[in-house]
Amino acid sequence: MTTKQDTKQADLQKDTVEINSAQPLTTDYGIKVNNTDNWLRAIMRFDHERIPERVVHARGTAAFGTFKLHKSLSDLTTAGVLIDTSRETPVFVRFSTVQGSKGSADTVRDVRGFAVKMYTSEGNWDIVGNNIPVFFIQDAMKFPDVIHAVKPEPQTEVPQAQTAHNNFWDFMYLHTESTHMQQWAMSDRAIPRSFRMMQGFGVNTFSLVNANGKRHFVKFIWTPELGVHSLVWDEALKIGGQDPDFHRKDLMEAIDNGVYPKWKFGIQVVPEEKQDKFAFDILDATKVWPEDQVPIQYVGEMELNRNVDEFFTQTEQVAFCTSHIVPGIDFTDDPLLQGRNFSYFDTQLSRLGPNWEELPINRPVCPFMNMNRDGAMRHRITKGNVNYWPNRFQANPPAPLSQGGFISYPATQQGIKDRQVSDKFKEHFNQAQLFYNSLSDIEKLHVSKAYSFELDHCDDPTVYKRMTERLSYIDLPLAQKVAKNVGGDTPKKPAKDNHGQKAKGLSQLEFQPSTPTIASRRIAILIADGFDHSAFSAMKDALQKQKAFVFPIGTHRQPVTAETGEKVTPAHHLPGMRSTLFDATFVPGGKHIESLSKNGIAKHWITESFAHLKAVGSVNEAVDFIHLQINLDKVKVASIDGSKVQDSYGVVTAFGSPDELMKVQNAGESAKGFAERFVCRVSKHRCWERELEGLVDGVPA
Ligand code: HDD
Repeated sequence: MTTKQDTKQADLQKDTVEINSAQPLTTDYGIKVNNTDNWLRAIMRFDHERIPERVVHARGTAAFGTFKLHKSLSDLTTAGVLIDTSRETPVFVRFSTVQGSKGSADTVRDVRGFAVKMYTSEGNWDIVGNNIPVFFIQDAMKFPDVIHAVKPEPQTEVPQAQTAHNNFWDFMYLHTESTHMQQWAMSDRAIPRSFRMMQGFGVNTFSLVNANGKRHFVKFIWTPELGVHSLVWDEALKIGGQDPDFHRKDLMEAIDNGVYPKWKFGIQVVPEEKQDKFAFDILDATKVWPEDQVPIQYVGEMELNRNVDEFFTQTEQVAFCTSHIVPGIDFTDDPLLQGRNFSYFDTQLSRLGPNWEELPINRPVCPFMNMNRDGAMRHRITKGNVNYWPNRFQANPPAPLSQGGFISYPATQQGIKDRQVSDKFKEHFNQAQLFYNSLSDIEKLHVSKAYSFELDHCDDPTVYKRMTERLSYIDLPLAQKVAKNVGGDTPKKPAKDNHGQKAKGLSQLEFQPSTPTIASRRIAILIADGFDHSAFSAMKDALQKQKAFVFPIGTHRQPVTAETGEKVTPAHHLPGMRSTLFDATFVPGGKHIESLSKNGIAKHWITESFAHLKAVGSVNEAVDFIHLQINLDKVKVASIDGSKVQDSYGVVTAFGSPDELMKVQNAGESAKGFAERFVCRVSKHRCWERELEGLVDGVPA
């Protein structure tokens, strides 16, 4: 039942003030300022505007939203947020990269953070996860080493926001438990198209405890409604320079335009008595629980629907802690989690100070009261004459379990306490093989290219030679391909036989939207004076009806004039944008092709879109223009049966009147009309065949 205590998103806006008002300017202590040009005081305040950035995950962006549960988990837990299906729990979610500093680019190859703060009626619950379900290390003790190795090298502070350097790969070779996650980091998962198109994983094993005191082990998973999609590497590299805020802006744009990103919330559950029944240890964060062995049950949904009001006070000051759990949820002996429970709280003390939990973005929105006092920057005023328990007034008493008090699960402990690692923890390659084997051909190709790029940037032969040898523990052809590219010694036989097994849920291509969609896809329409207005506007309407974000890109931003005299004001002019920032491009016919044919940027736009495997559409006079750039003569041109429309590797072309071309009735595989075929191609995200067949870099898989 919804109770009065239910938390609301509005509760998070309590301290928000509006600067865009006629209220006069004052000092921090309230006196009105009469002159801003000859007043020194502000400088001193300005000098102190910075706080330390996060030691990892410094670069990030965030949004508000809600979590809704569809299926009560009362058989597993007493946590209100996981049993009450009538609630809408407010959430704040911060996405991030790991390696780079606060001002680094969004699209670098890296793991993405996926941290969720749920402001539940029983207190804050943080799931501080990543978009990759495993971690580089098994024990938190090694965190400083892995982070020192991945961060810029100490003597030069180079490179920024990249793993492509000697120290990282030196550590990767010497620290074999990293091998599994390393495979994920070299896969397309590490270059997401959007934060809205990636999964989130709690990674660590937590537990759920029900009303009878029974414990189950659990993992938490977020799966995006839009499917899991990635950039291609060359595009990611270029966007890093062309629009370093690409992911930030992408999230804001979707929310501002009402296409709210959504994720299904899933759990994997292992009953306590089955914990030893797996080939891996369920408390080892370098291992997944393969879905075939532990299925995911989807039980809820999260939507992000409000952008932040101010970056610093919300996105920068938000502080997550794995130790923030609510009654009904508990930790486990997962050694990575145990260390994290210490580290996050500790880090907030140095970043934000002892009263960090009082900051508006961090404090709970349910009632809270305790005996904590003082410390720098305390701002809550607690009235009353006791600050200790027990006290003569019985003020602020601890709550027993029956009143919602938190108790730790009374776990049975046996055996010897020692600094040793179990045999299952010592096994480091089976799941690395499982992951690689489960990828599709295009994903495997990308893994080999990623390793090749990374190791090519290592100039110490010890590092790249050892690493290519290490790859022969995973897959011999992979190791051979990478050795050839980076100058390692070609291994002749596998260092470890590949077990040949595959598992469900590891290849990201398995995660496609249940109904194909182009919602929130950025589509460019290139125009110059003389374009065909009817084709332009019919296509724009058709795409917008499907909730795509459409951007006319002109040779200039002053209105561009159509053949028939209509004027369109472009969103941008060609030199101001790049094809990399769009998911697909359409070029209408008309006389404007004459000037586009002489425009180097427009021509490059088309060849680059082709190279980045994107859908390209054109009609009438624009068809030849497209074919010339892409040199489709060398590519087979396929007509769709019974239609005048041609679709060659996602280059969709047709001749005819806009009325007949631009209808979208069926955008599925069997689509025969021009616009519906184009929409179908955009909804598939990329045309992988181009790369697999060597049309892009001349090297077939
Ligand atoms: Fe961590 C930040 C995710 C292991 C120590 N971590 C941080 C953030 C995410 C993760 C998403 C950013 C939170 C935000 O947006 O503010 N970290 C993970 C995952 C891990 C993991 C999924 C493995 C399962 N982390 C990990 C270990 C340690 C840390 C083993 C230390 C022993 N992590 C930190 C930190 C950070 C952090 C240093 C930096 C800023 C912060 O905490 O608030 O304490």
